[in-house]
Parts: sequence; C-alpha cells; structure tokens
Amino acid sequence: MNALLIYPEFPETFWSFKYALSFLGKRAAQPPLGLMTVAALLPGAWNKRLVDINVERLRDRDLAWADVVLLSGMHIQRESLIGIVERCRARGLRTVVGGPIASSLPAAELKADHMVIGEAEALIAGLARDLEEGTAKSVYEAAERPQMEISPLPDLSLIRMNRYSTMTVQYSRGCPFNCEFCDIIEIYGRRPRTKAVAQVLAELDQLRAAGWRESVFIVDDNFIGNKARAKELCVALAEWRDQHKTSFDFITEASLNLADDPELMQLMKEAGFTSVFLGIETPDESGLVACNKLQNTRRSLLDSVAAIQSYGMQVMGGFILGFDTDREDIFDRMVEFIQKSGIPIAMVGLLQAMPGTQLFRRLWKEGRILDAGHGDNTADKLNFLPHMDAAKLVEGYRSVLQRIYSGAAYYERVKLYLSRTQPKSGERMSKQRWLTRGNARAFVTSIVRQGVFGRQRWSYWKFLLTVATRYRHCVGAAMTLAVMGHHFQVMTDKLLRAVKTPMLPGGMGDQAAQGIDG
Ligand code: B12
Ligand code: SF4
Repeated sequence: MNALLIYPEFPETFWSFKYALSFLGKRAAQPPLGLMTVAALLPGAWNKRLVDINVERLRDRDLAWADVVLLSGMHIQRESLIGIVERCRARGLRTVVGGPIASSLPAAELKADHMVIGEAEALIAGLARDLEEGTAKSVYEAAERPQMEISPLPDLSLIRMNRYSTMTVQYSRGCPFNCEFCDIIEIYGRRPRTKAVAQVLAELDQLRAAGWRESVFIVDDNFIGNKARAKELCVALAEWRDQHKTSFDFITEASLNLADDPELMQLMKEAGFTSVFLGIETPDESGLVACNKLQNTRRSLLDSVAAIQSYGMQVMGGFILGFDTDREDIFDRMVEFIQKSGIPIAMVGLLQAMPGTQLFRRLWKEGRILDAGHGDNTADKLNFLPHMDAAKLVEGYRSVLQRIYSGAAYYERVKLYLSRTQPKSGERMSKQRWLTRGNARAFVTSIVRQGVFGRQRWSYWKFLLTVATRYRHCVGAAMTLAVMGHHFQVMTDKLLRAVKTPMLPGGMGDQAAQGIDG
C-alpha cells in the first residue's frame, strides 16, 4: 500500500507565528507529530509519504501515487481538510481522518470515507488490515486510552526538518484538572499517562542524530500533570544535555500550580526549560471559580507567574474573555494584569464552546449555542450567546489586544520579564549562545524590518538600548521576543483593520442545525 499522510493548512492566526517565522526563514512552527506517530504505527511493508501543506505544496502526482490518504488536524484546519478530502474523492481516492478534529466535528461534515476517533496506538493494526482487505469501517473509535509505552518513535524521516522552527516530543497525555471549557480532558482524559523516560531520550537522540540543535517543545497537555514523573524526566534531561553538551532548550505547557513546587522549577531550569505556557485565563477569581479552574484560585496569580520567571523560564499566558462572570471592567483589569505580569506573549482569546466539552453541553442545554465554532479563539467571532452584550465583548476584546500589543506596552513587559531573570548574586551564568546561525539571520532581518521600516521603530530602538546596557545576560531571549512582538503587532493591526462582520447569526447556526448535540 502507498499511504499519503497529509497535514492541512492552518489559517493565519496569532498562533501561526507567521510574521516571526519569516525572520528565521522558517515556514511553520512545528511538524505534525500526530501523523509522524501514525506513520510509525502503519505496517513496515507500506510505503509512506507525508505532505504538510504548511511547508510544502500538495501535488497531483502525490495523489496519483497514493492508494490511501490519511489526514490529521485540529478543528481550525477544517476548511483546508475538507478541501483536500474533496480533492481526493474527485479522484476516487480513499480518505481516513483522525486527530483532534475527529473528536470535534461529525463525520458527515468532514466527508471522509473513514474516521478515527481517539488515539491510534491500539487500533491502527486493525485499521491497516481492513484497508488492505477493502473492508474498512466508516468509524473507528479507540476502546480505551492506550498506555504511552506502546507509542512508537515518530517517523522523522518523512518531514523536512529545516522548514520548522521547533521540533516536538511528547512525554505525557491528559491532565488531572477539570476546566469546564477544556477539550483536552475529553480527548486525552484526566489521568496523565507518560512514556518511559528512555522513550523520550530515544526521541531526542533521533533528533540529535538528524542534526537538530535548536528548541524542542515537549507538547504535553500539562507537563506537570504527574509531578513525580515530570521530575524524573527533568533529571534525565539534565544528564542527557550534559552528556551530549547540546544547546537544546525545552518549551512546554503546564498548570499554574508549578509555582508551588520550587524543587520542580529548579529541576526544570537545570533540564534546560526556557519557556512554559500557562493557562491563566482571567484575573477575575469569580470567573476562575465558575469555569472550575480551581488550581488558579486562592493565590496571587502575579506572584505565581513571577516565581516561575525567577527560575529563568519565560511565561507565555493563555487568557480568555467572555465568561458569564465578566463585567465591563474586565477589559481594563485584563490589561492591567498582563502589564504587571511581565508576560510578553499573552494569548488573549474570546471564549469558544468547543463541541464535546462540558461548556458546550451546558450552553446547549441553556439554548445559547449558535454553531460548532471555528476552533480559533483569537478570532473575533462568538459561537454562543454571551451574558455581556456581544458587540461590547468583541469591542472590549479588540481594545485589549490594541493596548497590550502597542510597541511601548509590549517592550515594557519584555523588560519586566528580563529583569526577573537576572542571575542572583553568586549564581553562575548559564552559557547562553545567543548568536547561533539561525538567529543571526533573524537579528539582521529584525534590525532592517523593525528598526528601519517598522512603525514602532522608536520603541524598538529604545528597547535594544536597554538590553545592551542592562540585560546583556539574555540578549538571545530579548531578540527572540522582539521578533515575536513583530508577529503580534502585525496580527493585531490586521484584526483591528478587518471589516467588522456580524458576530452573531440571528439564530442557531448551520452546524447546530446539522445536529451537533454536545
Ligand atoms: C503542539 C500543539 C500545537 C502547536 C502546533 C503543532 C502542529 N504542528 O500541529 C501550536 C502551538 C502552534 C498549536 C497551535 C494551536 N493549537 Co494546538 N496543540 C498542540 C498540542 C499541545 C500537541 C500536538 C501534538 O503534537 N500531539 C502529539 C500527537 C502524537 O497527538 P495527536 O496529534 O493527538 O495524535 C494522536 C491521535 O490524535 C491520533 N491521530 C492523529 N492524527 C491522526 C490521523 C489518522 C489518520 C489516524 C488514524 C489517527 C490520528 O493518533 C495519534 C497517536 O495516538 C495539542 C494537544 C495534544 N495533546 O495533542 C494541542 C491541540 C491540538 N491544539 C489545539 C488548538 C485549539 C490550537 C489552536 C487553534 C489554539 C487557539 N486557541 O487558537 C492553535 C492553532 C494553530 C494556528 N496556526 O492557528 C487543540 C485542538 C482542539 C481540536 N479539537 O481541534 C489541542 C487538542 C489542544 C486543546 N486545547 O484542546 N498547537
Ligand atoms: S489545566 Fe489546562 S489542560 Fe488541564 S483541564 Fe484545565 S484547561 Fe484543560
């Protein structure tokens, strides 16, 4: 069998990092690890090709070569995915769709011949056999969530590694918390399952052998979902880095209670973690309680963020507007919080009710669901009826973006963060290579695009001057953040300039009418 694995295109969003990646000469942030894992699970005798449309074109001759097409994706890739499925159908080519999108949207909408809901490890052998025999069913659903020990080494040979800015490795799936809006726990469960440490090291060895020397994103839903296992991995990562004298650094996602565990933060620092994405959601305690994000309550959120930053880890934050508890002062409170937090990359989004979540089910019962949404919470369209006037909510959301991504506000946050990473007296500075081959190009491009032609060039030069005089210990991080800021400024300008479309259709939207029943 010739299996063609295809990853659909992402639309341009805050999360695409498009305007920062172009500085590095990269086309996408990360490769499609789900498909690389599926490829490794398919029979060894099959021939495999992978086309990630975010970094290369899908050619007719790839389709002509294939006996079957396997697609993965997120809800946000729906449009591109359906387009590819239709292109395959027109050629009589069978399609199989899996990944998170298969848990969010009904089979009829995705139009694929076969759908796979859930994780592939335990069911792929049966699917492959049925495909070979021509007896494949229309829907396959994993009976249970597999142990991660059976997850194979992803097939790295299928991707064009140099087109991505970051490589990815997964240690665990699932998260023990129970936030109402979250679909992670619906898809991957609430009991964190981890790979063996040796599996992760084998994946890093594979990356190193292929020549990778840059950042690695540990793409866990919550890296500290099982703290004991996280500590075990950190110790092994520190040893691995020492042994190989590598410049790998790690990025991950975690819950805010990381701030309660100094031992874990220290181990993460020693393991080479430089950034961590946290779901902070809102500075309003009543909103956190209402969405059941209890791990973020009864604490000073600002102190928790500062504690993590003091271990040299940049905090990236997820924030949500549109909770039922939000009042009109939420926009000012959000901006004030973000500015005081020293979080440069603040992903502020409008609440989305993703199909399959507890939130979707509640709003459905309350008759407030408008449609299945578009999977992008940084676009200004709502898929449910909010408590606050919808137009005010969207207007407020736009004003938050405008204020936090003005050049002056953004660089203020970067400086606050950098000031918190100053090595304590007596502490040995970690050897940070700031001028690598990759970022030398970004540095030159940044000077030209941001310093010469940029609209915010005065804030930019003021920032560089401060870095040169006060933050020489972290020039690399400062330059990376300057480049990231460019992406957020361009995206914010685009969002603000976009013609305002009606945010709320008059009644139940199309997908709701097609029977999305929560
Ligand atoms: C890394 C990551 C990213 C990366 C991009 C990675 C990439 N190249 O795709 C970044 C940071 C850019 C990103 C961005 C976004 N992401 Co994201 N991301 C992840 C994360 C943390 C890991 C993805 C991964 O590599 N997983 C590891 C692989 C092995 O798991 P997997 O893909 O699920 O694959 C398994 C199964 O699903 C199945 N499978 C997968 N594909 C297929 C195909 C076939 C044919 C078969 C048989 C089986 C199969 O088998 C695999 C092995 O078991 C996931 C969470 C998660 N646990 O996966 C969220 C996740 C995929 N992201 C999500 C979201 C919402 C987003 C954003 C839209 C954020 C936003 N709020 O706007 C943006 C969109 C990007 C954009 N440009 O706009 C959601 C998607 C929800 C959904 N139902 O669609 C997830 C699930 C997190 C969540 N909150 O629920 N993301
Ligand atoms: S902490 Fe994050 S991953 Fe865990 S349930 Fe809440 S939103 Fe989902």
